[in-house]
Amino acid sequence: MQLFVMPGACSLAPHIVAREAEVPFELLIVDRKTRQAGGRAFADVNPKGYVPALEIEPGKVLTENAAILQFLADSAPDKQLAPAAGTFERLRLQEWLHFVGTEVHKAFSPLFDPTLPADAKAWAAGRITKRVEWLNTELADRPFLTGDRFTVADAYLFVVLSWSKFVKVDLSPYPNVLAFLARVAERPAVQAALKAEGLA
Ligand SMILES: N[C@@H](CCC(=O)N[C@@H](CS)C(=O)NCC(=O)O)C(=O)O
Repeated sequence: MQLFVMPGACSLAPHIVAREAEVPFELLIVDRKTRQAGGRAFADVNPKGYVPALEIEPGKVLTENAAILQFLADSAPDKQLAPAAGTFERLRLQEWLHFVGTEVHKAFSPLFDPTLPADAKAWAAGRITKRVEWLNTELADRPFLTGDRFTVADAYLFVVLSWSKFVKVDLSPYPNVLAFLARVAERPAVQAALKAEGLA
């Protein structure tokens, strides 16, 4: 299995989860300029042009964080990185994955775009802050998004909120969110993934 990533991008989430799951995989870093990875044009792997992409077997490629994260969790059910498919708890996890993907991850994207005007960035930052306020409330009574157990949704949230330090999003008023980030950062799989991407 080959996982295509760009260092520090949202693909760090499935990278962390692949390590949490202890599934055998090869990490392939996509060069941001040449768009090459492992001697191949990344466009041939994922024509959408973005990471993450997981080549499960030659020619069988899965894209989109929410799908890849669940595939990896289901590849190692003993690690309990997601509730079993078909349960209400699994829907709750999917609810969180969609929240992180559409309400948090995609609100960060404009903040990294140097062509966007300051007022557009301020709007995006305001939207993130609103979502972080909600997260701070939710994380007041539990260590992870769905309860006491770390899941793939926590890996995803950890990665996207870690971008706050690079853009104008101040997390300091949100102690429960800061504690969550510190809690996830301590995990050996997270440290190993950061190191492998040259970010530790
Ligand atoms: N809908 C996709 C979005 C993935 C995405 O936004 N990937 C970004 C990095 S976080 C990317 O590869 N952008 C292209 C680039 O940086 O060149 C998903 O949820 O997986």
